[in-house]
Amino acid sequence: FGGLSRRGIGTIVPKRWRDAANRELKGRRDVKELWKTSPAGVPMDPVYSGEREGEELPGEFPYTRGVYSTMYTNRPWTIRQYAGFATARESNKFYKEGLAGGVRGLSVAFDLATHRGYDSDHERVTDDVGAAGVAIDTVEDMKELFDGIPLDSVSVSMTMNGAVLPVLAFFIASAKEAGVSPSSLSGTIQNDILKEFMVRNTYIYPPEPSLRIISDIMGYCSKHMPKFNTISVSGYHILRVERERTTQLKQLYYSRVGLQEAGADAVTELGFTLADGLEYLHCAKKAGLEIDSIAPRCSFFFGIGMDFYAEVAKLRAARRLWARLVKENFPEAKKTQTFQLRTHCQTSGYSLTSEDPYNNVVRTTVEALAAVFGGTQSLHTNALDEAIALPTNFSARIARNTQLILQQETGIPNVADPWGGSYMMEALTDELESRAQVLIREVNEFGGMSKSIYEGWPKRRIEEFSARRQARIDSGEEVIIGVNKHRVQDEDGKDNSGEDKLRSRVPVRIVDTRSVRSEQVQKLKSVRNSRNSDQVGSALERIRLAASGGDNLLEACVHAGEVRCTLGEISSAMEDVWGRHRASTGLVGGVYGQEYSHGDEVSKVLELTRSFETKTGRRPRLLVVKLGQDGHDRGAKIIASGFSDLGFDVDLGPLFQTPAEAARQALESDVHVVGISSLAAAHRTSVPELISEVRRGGGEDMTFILGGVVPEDDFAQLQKQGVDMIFGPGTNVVNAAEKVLRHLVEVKQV
Ligand code: 3CP
Repeated sequence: FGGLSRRGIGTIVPKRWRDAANRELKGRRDVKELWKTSPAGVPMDPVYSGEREGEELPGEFPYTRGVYSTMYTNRPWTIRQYAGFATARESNKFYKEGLAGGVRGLSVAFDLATHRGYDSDHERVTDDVGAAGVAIDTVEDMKELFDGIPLDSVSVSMTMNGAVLPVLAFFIASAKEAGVSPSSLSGTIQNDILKEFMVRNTYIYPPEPSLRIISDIMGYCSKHMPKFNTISVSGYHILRVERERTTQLKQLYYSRVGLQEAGADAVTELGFTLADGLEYLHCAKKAGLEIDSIAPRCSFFFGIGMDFYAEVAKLRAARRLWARLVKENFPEAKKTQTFQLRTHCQTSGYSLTSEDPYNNVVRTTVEALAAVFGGTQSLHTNALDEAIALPTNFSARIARNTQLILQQETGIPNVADPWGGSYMMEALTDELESRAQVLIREVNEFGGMSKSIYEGWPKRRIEEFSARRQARIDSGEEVIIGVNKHRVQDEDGKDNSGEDKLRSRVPVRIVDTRSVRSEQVQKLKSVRNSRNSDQVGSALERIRLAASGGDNLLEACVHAGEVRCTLGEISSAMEDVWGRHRASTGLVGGVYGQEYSHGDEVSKVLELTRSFETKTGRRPRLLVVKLGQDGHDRGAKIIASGFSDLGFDVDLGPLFQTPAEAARQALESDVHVVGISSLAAAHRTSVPELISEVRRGGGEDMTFILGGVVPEDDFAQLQKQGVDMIFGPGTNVVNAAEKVLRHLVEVKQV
């Protein structure tokens, strides 16, 4: 073997690595097959080391260099593209096309009605059905979603947190009906409720019962579904809080999140995510579960941005820190897998721009490289149009081919942890680890992550950073090509990238939510008509009893799914016992104004607001609203705090308002302007509804501005229906405020 272990370029593969690799290969391959040549024929070892006594190798505690010894040399990362829209039938077709095109695992996006536990026929979700993900109401929908897909060999990840019980229950029940037993199901359920309270807002119940749900899922799966990952502790949303559905939907106006200093945002993501992970393990332990039975199926999810070196180091630091934290917090832990941080990654949606959108392919490639160099287990690469709408078949193909090219054309998977031993990378890894440790210590001193979240400081910290970062982008200190530098110009040298033609040249996928909803309503009717109502009644009663204590909730929900209780019925049964959680709508003030470096522009706007006040006797008043089930409020909050710093009197509506409720608030507060933040594609129907409610109630002169993910094709229609201004991602807050003021004075003649 000696000849193979040394290639004559000063490296040596230690025998202990070879032994570990052999164990991982389980006799399925000869270890020699892991020695490969680069695409140009240069021989390469599967791992490189510094030939130092006691040095860490891939697959060794604390796993800085990867959780597996062989890493991609034996099995490349899973290409797992997050997708789902409209009906189960249409999503199923999209999944099959993806699998045929090289995707290796599925990742399901659910619509917001499903997330929040409402059936498609519920009155609060008229505009959300099928918009930002697939609509699932019953086991019948779930069966259709995976029709013809072998669930015993394709792993399925489901991004679900609020309605996690009915969704997982439907998945189990539909697999059983397709002849696949729970024990052969592999995949992941996101099930990370703490970050919902911190950033994403698709919770249903208050924090305490929400945490109980997680322990029940862990308990059930450790018994019946040993191959299934029961949680995906997600930093992605902490780092990129603004993205709605996710890959497709970007920020209201533009709400990019991060910390002030370069690299520091990775620290926040790391610190809060690992602290969340520890909290879940402590909760499960308190519920009587053993650490070695649950931690091995606890997985993670990180966002990967453009800060290339720091992002590679972040994943290396995450693994090392997690292994050490678990050891420290759970001295009874023994199993190797208990200490191993396995993670999915997604390239950053927040780095995508709707201006000059083909640049996004380059950004996604660089971020995918960082994820892979960092040793991710599974990866989603964003489609180039995801800052504008849902991926089309064309953009989805480029996104998955980005990964296929990295796997099959570059030779990158030939080596485990290729950055190991780089002075810079090792130093960065240490730096990120120690900074995240400081944050975790802060959380601990506060009494843990749940307590910190209840008190609201992690959320405030993220919001504050978000506003700061936006100010830095607006003032050009942080460069985004095509947005605040090197914007596209037309032949006359005129700026052509704002509300630009290029944007509309990218074809977008439009979901006709009204027709999806009517199809779902029909399906619900036929399920309700054909089931046994006594069975339904007693299954729901069993859930209520389990929610009050006692039985495992997932077990009760699987039974309810089998007898065809709907997602909404199962969710309401628990709501009967626990109630629905309502969040407060506090605002961070003074941050944007402080950070925005072009004081003259700010002074100009402040001057305008002052003269508005002198003329009219009151300050310009703005109500910022979110309609429907789209809970991504960071953009709305940035606009609210930015405008407030610029002299506006700002009200922020509660989350999840119906158009009628928002209209009532606007009329009662007698505002000059209503600003609607829409990230989940519901603007086509809910915005005109809001405007006509306001007009009917006597608010003829009110101004309406819309921001978020709004395809340019919709602009003309929305303007005809009464929207005065539309701001896409990338708008500068100060300029937007000035435009609104001028509109009030010059057009509305307030
Ligand atoms: C892997 N295996 C190996 C090796 N590599 N065996 C030997 N040698 C190797 N080198 C084995 C593993 O042990 C495992 O087997 C199997 O191969 C699969 O590998 P894996 O590493 O577990 O990979 P995967 O199944 O893809 O699972 C990856 C994790 C999972 C663990 C991260 O949780 C996951 O897929 N997460 C995805 C989450 C996701 O899609 N999230 C989408 C969020 P065994 O299982 O037998 O051990 S999208 C949200 C967007 C924003 C929003 O929310 O709005």
